[in-house]
Amino acid sequence: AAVALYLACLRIGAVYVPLNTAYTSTELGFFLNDAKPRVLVCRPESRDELAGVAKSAGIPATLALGINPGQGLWAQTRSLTPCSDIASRGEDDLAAILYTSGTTGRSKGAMLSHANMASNAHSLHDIWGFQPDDVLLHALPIFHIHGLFVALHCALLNASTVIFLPGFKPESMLNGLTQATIMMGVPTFYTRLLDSPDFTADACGKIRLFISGSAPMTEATHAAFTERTGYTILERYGMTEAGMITSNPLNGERIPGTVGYPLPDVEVRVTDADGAVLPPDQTGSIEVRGPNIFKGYWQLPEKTAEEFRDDGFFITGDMGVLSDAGRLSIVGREKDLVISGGYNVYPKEIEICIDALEGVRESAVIGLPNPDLGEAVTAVIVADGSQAPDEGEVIASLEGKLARFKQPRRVLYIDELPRNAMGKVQKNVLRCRYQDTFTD
Ligand code: MCA
Ligand code: AMP
Repeated sequence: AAVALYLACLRIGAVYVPLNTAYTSTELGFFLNDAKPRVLVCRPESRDELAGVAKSAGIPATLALGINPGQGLWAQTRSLTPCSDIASRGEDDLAAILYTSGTTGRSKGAMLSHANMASNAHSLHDIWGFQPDDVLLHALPIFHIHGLFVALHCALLNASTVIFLPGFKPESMLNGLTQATIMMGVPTFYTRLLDSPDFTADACGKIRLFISGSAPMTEATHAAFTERTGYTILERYGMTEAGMITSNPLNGERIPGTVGYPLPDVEVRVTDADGAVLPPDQTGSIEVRGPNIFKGYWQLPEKTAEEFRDDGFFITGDMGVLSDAGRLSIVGREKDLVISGGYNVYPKEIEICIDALEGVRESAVIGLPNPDLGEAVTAVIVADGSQAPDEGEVIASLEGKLARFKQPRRVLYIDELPRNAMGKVQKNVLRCRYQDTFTD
């Protein structure tokens, strides 16, 4: 039903703004106030609560997307006359706004045009060699680029069958693998599959391509996957503002630890701190230009300007290095971002909540290596001299304020946060000091 709603929005020329279903009402209030949609569509069971949130944000209509009779939109469509008109929209007209944080700060709406989405869809469909009989195994959420655009656009363009699971469960994935030819997932999907003894070469059935992205996949996971199944995962790289940027080749060497070559018509360069373009093999800031790049942040022209160079290159906030042959490797992030199980978590948002607690002088939220989630959200707290809240109290205080996936998995205590000469907290020092927290 949500996919039909998305396609209907494109068809009538509305701008689609998908939001994570795990958000609390407080978090949703922010997005509704910022995006000011004309209509909010939600699950039937959330309708009463969210209608109040929407009303406070000045949004007149809250509709439920129920699949059962009497539950809402999807059920009602059966009694409506089909509308065959397609609204006329130009290439640069907006198709969707997806929220992300950019390189810093609060969530910003990335405005994506019809041309942005079409260019990415056609490129991916082409470079990943979609064929008439491909069947996609899909267990990703459909409120982010990966599940909604990368996976579904390829399948829709190809008129493919999709085995569409409501979420990742190893048993249903193993079942789906017996019929699928392509699977897409975040690295956690692959580490969780490897945790299952039933996941063997035979379990991969007719699969021709395993694709991973949204977060770095470790070379150890790549190697374990190949050893267990004989397949080499194809890793690609993208972000909300750009859709997909690079991909390892379908035919050609897929090198673990690299994210491959720029998509057709996409340019990637690596620059130094002053914005000068670096030669191959030197690490710097990854910048991108092409038909996939978004139109700017919703109602934030200054922020948009800050993240673009004069010649149109977008500054991704990722650090990388290009080989002589143009193959990209990501070596880190300039932006203060934690990626937990493929979900982006912005430390500032959590730090603000923790700093407000009685007994806390200040806090720093970091991502630490975690075998399941890639990075696990961790809070490091400095007490203010009085009784600081313990780990359980800190986590409990975030209930209802922040979605569960943003809540710290561990809370650690330190006398003082390490700072550089400019007074900026050195999160790299904290990450190094506590690196074994989840792996020991
Ligand atoms: C759920 N929880 C999480 C996460 N997901 N905690 C931390 N990180 C997460 N990613 C919470 C649940 O609310 C639950 O809380 C508890 O953790 C355990 O849930 P579990 O059953 O283990 O989790 P799950 O429901 O199985 O979900 C894990 C997941 C899921 C399958 C990895 O997070 C997922 O599908 N991630 C994919 C995200 C994605 O599509 N990202 C693409 C963004 P409690 O037990 O307390 O209730 S697009 C993007 O990044 C760019 C453009 C790109 O390149 O693709
Ligand atoms: P988002 O803000 O959700 O669009 O997430 C985009 C970010 O995810 C990128 O800027 C990267 O930091 C990260 N990312 C996506 N794919 C990969 C990958 N294959 N390897 C490393 N990082 C990735």
